[in-house]
Amino acid sequence: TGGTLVSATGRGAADVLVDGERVAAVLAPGSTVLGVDLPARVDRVIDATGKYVIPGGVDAHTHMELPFGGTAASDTFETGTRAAAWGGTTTIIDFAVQRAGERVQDGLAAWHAKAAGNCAIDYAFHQIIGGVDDDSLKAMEGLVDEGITSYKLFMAYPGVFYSDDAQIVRAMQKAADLGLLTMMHAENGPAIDVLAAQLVEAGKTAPYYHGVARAWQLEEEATHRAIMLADLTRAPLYVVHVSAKQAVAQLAAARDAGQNVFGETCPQYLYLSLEEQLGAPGFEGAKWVCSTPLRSRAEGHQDHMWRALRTNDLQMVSTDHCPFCMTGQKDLGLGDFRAIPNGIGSVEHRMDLLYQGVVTGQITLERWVELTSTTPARMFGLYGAKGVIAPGADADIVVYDPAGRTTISAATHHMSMDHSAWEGFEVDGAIDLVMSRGRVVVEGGAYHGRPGHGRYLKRGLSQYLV
Ligand code: DUC
Ligand code: ZN
Ligand code: ZN
Repeated sequence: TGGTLVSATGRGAADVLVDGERVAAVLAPGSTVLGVDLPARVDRVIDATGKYVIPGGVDAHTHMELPFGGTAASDTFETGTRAAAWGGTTTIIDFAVQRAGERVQDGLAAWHAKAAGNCAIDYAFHQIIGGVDDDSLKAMEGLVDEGITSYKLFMAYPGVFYSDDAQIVRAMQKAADLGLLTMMHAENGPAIDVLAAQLVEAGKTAPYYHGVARAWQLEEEATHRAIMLADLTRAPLYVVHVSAKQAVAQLAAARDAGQNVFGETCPQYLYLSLEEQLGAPGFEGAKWVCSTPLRSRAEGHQDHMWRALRTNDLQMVSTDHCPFCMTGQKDLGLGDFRAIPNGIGSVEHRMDLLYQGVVTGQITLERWVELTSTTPARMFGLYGAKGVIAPGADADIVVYDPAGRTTISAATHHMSMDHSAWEGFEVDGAIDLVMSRGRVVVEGGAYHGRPGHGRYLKRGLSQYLV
């Protein structure tokens, strides 16, 4: 009671009645129902006076326990979903992995085994197809029945997850038939590997050169190629972790031409830069090694990402949460940036970091909710249960305190990492209370969740298919 309910389409004073796991009603403040005064009859009243009441965050891009570069992402499903809950995210969509030579069904079963019984909040999967061949194409036919309606290909990482153009065309043709949304890691991997080897050969081995090798031209080129192959095959396309303004321009042009293409960016591409990575002392810049890489602030990529979020050239914000510790993981790349595991951990901070765009006037409150909850739910077939506070929806609700203020630090975060990519960031606003399917999991700085509360969500088809 008493809060301002914010949705993707508006805001206003409203009370929310929760019954069991679901939202039962959204009511004008002080309403009686069939003559009954509600506060007197409910088990519990949560006072949200002066606060925003928003649908729980949906982070559509996480990598819990992802094997990468001889190590594995440091958050398990247990620690990663707990950290997500702390940060107001009540649903994650993680990536099950199939590698070349492995059966898709086996990769998926392995992912279910990692997550089942361990998650604090609800979870769903996309499927990475790391080896497109006759068997994996056939296996794609079974994904929709498993509740997996999107899959990811990589134009980067030759020898690991990489698909060549022939494989991409075949997978997109199959996806277009099945109604699967194709997610693309759009960077030209073979060209990156040449540049990276040349840099190392020349003694340029520091973390900063990771970003030099992964030049924006190679993101723009791959984004363009993905768009053209998607157009050719009539496959809807979703480009993940867009960081280069030139890649945004490719997406915007394709959308203007009527093509069904979408893009996400991530908090790191809104706030962090290649110049800061260059300036970091010693090996510190390794904490910001991720792919796509951080971009030059002098070239204006960060401002352009904010602009694209406002103008809908980009449709949503996910984290690409892929945490690695500095000690024992990132430091594998001391002396050769190619061996630094790629990834930044942000699953706990996405809602707060995006809220700063509201504070600075770059996006509206409604757009904040749309980018972090409603569009992800619609894009990936979860809308109705997730992404909205309305009768019948899951009671995934966040009470957000605009008067709060937080300083992000590894000393206080809940992710399984020995550092923070966001150390010292001061954010206006704070998570006050988080409810997952009707259970309060975070309240007043205390955690009340438990592993196993979170359920596997079978997703429907994307609402953005036409
Ligand atoms: N990018 C990352 O930063 N980490 C994991 C995989 C990826 O594409
Ligand atoms: Zn990727
Ligand atoms: Zn990723």
